[in-house]
Amino acid sequence: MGQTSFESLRKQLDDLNLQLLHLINRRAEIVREIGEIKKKHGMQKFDPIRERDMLTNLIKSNKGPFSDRTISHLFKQIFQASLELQQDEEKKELLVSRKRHPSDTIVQIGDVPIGGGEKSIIAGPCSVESEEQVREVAKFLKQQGLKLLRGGAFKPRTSPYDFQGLGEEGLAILRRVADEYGLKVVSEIVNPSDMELAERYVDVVQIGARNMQNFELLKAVGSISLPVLLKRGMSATLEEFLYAAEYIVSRGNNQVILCERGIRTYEKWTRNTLDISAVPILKSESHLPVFVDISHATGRPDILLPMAKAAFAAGADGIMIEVHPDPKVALSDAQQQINIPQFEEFLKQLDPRFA
Ligand code: PRE
Ligand code: MN
Repeated sequence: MGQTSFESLRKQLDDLNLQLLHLINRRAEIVREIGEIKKKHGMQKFDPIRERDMLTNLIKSNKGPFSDRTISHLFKQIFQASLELQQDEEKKELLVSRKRHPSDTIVQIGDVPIGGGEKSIIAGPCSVESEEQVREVAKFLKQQGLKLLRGGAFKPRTSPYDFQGLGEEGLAILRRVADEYGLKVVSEIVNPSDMELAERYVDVVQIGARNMQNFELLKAVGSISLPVLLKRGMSATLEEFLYAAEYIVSRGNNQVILCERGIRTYEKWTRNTLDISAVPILKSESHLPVFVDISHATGRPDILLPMAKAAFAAGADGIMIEVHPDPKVALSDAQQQINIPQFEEFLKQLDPRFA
């Protein structure tokens, strides 16, 4: 191989690169003009039929050496980039993203603010079992100055034979007891047709991990004005998690709290693996408050304290923890709940405010 011919071939490529560059940018200018016309007439930017016709014509004229598949792939990339050029800069970013909304969203639960520097704790039993059970926990929350009471009335359980919750009766218990102690109710809703029930009884609608991609449910909570606690699905990526939140916010409800609750891994010594890295990533990618459910993330009481500290150190706006007057006889998640004296000790160790 003569050095000169190698150099001259490379020189030819340099020239062709510049010509291609010039051509794709000329194409882009025309695409922009078409985009303006489409905008003026309210037309869809994406036109798959036009794209298919262009590809068919290109392949008809293709004499190689590039294969039809390669040509198709290259031009599809050009069409995609062209489409992005036509879309408004603003609309490319999700509503839940910090790029779209740089300041922290404060979720207001009545007079209780979540996020924006406030550190909060949601506590209560896994399931509502009786009024006495809920009252014992509520009384303690009130004593400690805590405001947010959780309890499950609709329980999406892995086995259909497990306790499914008290349903509306459970919600009514939560409401009565919360009102008695001036607390706010956080409870899961599983059915899009139960929004009226939610509005009657709860202050925050929880969307459980198993329903993170129940899109009809997400649309339904997006259309009401109650705050939503959205839990990350056990196998959901952070991108999928934020898209789920986008379903809610895009329907008009921006009062969304993101809740990391552990993801499924091969590890067996914890119920799930607490993805602590999710917290700072969600805080920087999104303006929504971020909570960590330390009970479901770990499934074991002995490491709740370090996990709570880790959550706050990572920037979480709050934690959620399961507390039951007598965990041994709990109808769900018995092994992971702590009793009231244990919760008292946990609070003292976590924050001198509670000592
Ligand atoms: C263009 C861009 C996006 C559409 O999906 C189809 C085609 C292209 O790049 O060729 C241009 C365009 O908007 C159009 O022809 O309608
Ligand atoms: Mn539980």
